[in-house]
Amino acid sequence: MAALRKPLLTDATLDQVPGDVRLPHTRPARARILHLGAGAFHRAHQAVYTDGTDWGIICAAPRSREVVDALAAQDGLYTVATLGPDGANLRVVGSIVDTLHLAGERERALDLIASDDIVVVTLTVTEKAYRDPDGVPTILADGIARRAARGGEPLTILCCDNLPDNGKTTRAAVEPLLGADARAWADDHVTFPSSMVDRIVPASTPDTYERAERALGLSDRAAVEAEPFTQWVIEDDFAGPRPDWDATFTSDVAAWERLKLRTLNGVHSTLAYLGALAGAETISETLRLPGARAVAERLIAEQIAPSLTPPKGQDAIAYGRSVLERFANPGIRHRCLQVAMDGSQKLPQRLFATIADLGRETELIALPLAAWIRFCGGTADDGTPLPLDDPLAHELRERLDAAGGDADARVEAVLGLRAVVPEPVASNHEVRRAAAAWLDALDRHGVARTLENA
Ligand code: CS2
Repeated sequence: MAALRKPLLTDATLDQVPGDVRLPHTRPARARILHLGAGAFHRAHQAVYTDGTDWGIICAAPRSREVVDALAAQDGLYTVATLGPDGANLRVVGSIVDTLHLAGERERALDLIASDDIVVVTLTVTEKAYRDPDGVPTILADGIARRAARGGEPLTILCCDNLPDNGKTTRAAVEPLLGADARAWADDHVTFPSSMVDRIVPASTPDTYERAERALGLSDRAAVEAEPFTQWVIEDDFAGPRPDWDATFTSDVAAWERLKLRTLNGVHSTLAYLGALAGAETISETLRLPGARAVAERLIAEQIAPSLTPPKGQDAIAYGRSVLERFANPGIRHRCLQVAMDGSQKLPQRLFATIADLGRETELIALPLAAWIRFCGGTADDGTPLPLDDPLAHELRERLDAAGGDADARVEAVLGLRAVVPEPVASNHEVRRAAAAWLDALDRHGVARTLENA
């Protein structure tokens, strides 16, 4: 980023942006949405859906200041590069009108949640944040209590993280932290709709910033890049006004969540662990390993599809095929190690739920489980060390060390993590046996040969 010397993208420089870059039609006059979680995903998803409406967003970062500082210096403006088969398409997004740093401006965050100016709070804070009562759930609870105390207008809290029943999950994290009065008020005035969000948005890299600078002739330190596909299915349960988003509003989000989590995210995690072990850098590179695509297709058709009932009008196998096309997009450099992060928080909804619902004939679905276990061991097939970025890293490593080299013992050690592995999976002897056999094959022959012979 040090190499960027051009003037910054701001309201004052917006008129210098070349004509082939799409500009925001409007800049909302006021903020009505508070968004918690300033990651690339928010900037390429909810903020894009909000762009062009008169709903402004205050974008708040829980910990790191980097993104909100970059956005603040640019009047909230940034570019999204859509990377399709014909190259990149850039647009400047204008929906973020203000920023906030939660760790440093807690009082302001609480005042905003309490204020009637804010009508909707949206969240992308990652799976693990809902298990940390000292973090985001407390901020939401304290803000709701303040809103309740002044008898404010109704509030909608909309979770956009990859969790099943994510509205209920958010409510369950927040409600116990409310006092009796605030809780009674919240029962009548706060809703927690669930939503399914989808767009592949890799973490920004120096290439992202350089591409934006070349296209704009201005520097953009908040630029992001994403695939062309985007989807948002939202439970139509708003406590007050609903933003003018071009999303699907429905009463049945659960089926969409399940389809996406088990198919897209489940296969994503599978490829991430296999690819990381095989030394592939990205998901699309992993999919090109001989045998990988065939295994992914069989996983979808034989294991994931029979585990779920898709939303009306959807076919899980066709959906899975379109997901694999998206993963194959060579323009999207989604690193295996990014998707591999936080496995203990992701696999319950991406993999264990599938295994639990299948019950039997779990041979192939045991492969991703084995790949994760080998990945947690910390060594790739060629001996390169692999980082274990996971809130349960310590416990996972300790259990695996105690288990030694035996595949059965390692499977048992990891399935014994009862905080994340549900009973029907932990006690499924068929899946244990199959996972141990896959793990043994991965140990002996590595991912490349295991996939070719699968
Ligand atoms: C990915 C998701 O990083 C991950 O774990 O599986 O971020 C995925 O790219 C999105 O859910 C796609 O909508």
